[in-house]
Amino acid sequence: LTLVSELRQALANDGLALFMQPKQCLKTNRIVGLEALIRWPGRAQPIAADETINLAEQTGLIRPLTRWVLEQVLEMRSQLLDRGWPLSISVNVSPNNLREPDFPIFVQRLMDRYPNHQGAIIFEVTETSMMQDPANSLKALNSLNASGIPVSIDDFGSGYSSLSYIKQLPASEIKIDRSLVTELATEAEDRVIVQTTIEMCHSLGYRVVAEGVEDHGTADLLREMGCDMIQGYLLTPPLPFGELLEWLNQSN
Ligand code: G
Ligand code: G
Ligand code: NA
Ligand code: MN
Repeated sequence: LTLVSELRQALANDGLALFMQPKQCLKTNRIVGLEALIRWPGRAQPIAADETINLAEQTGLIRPLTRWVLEQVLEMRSQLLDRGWPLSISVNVSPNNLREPDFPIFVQRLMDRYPNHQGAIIFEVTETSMMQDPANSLKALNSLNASGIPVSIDDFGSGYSSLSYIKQLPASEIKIDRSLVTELATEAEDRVIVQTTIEMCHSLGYRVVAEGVEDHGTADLLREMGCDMIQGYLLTPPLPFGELLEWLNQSN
């Protein structure tokens, strides 16, 4: 069996899983959102998520995969609401999805079926991936945003980016890449870059999330710098949905 046919079967037979990683507000210490991250647990040889996604992108499977992710996320959020957890859920969207002419309509119809989730399903896009097809990505994101999908710029500061392009995107949140956060406590240059990024993003009206926060010292620095939210192993690695529910109940 080739890897791609294995992936196609996993997609068709519930062989993939969505893990969730929480995002915490640094002012209130409350959990305010989750990021959905794909996993392929059934494989004897584990495969990293970015490899799974690359394979899906190269073979056209990213279209059904992202649609499966979105359906799962809406079902999971319904369960979260039932349990009293009105958290946002962020979904990573591939530039290939933004090239599907019917993607905005698919999303709008799906959101219409789940009216309780308006504004709470966030699409994460990376600056680098947007640059492959800037005009078309902008058009698709504007259309999605108009039908109630907030946009978050992922991996900010890690790749090729153009601030003059990013300012045109209908984004409300910026996620500072883990590479700028990991050594914040020891690298003075990283502190300058992160502090300046937070100030610039706030002046432009974005909320700021720091990714890859692994210790209290880094969280304290980010709080002093005015960062809005953190995500990372300090809180927890991404968890299967059942474990996430237990984790949430113990966290508050
Ligand atoms: O959890 P981590 O190793 O797992 O994720 C690796 C990469 O895979 C990240 O860059 C993340 O954005 C990407 N990724 C994880 N899940 C998804 C998904 O559902 N869709 C897309 N397009 N990318 C994902
Ligand atoms: O979508 P994005 O490229 O930002 O994917 C996030 C990636 O970072 C995933 O692979 C996720 O599992 C991973 N991750 C989440 N928190 C941490 C952390 O605190 N440290 C490290 N090293 N990786 C993390
Ligand atoms: Na992401
Ligand atoms: Mn990221």
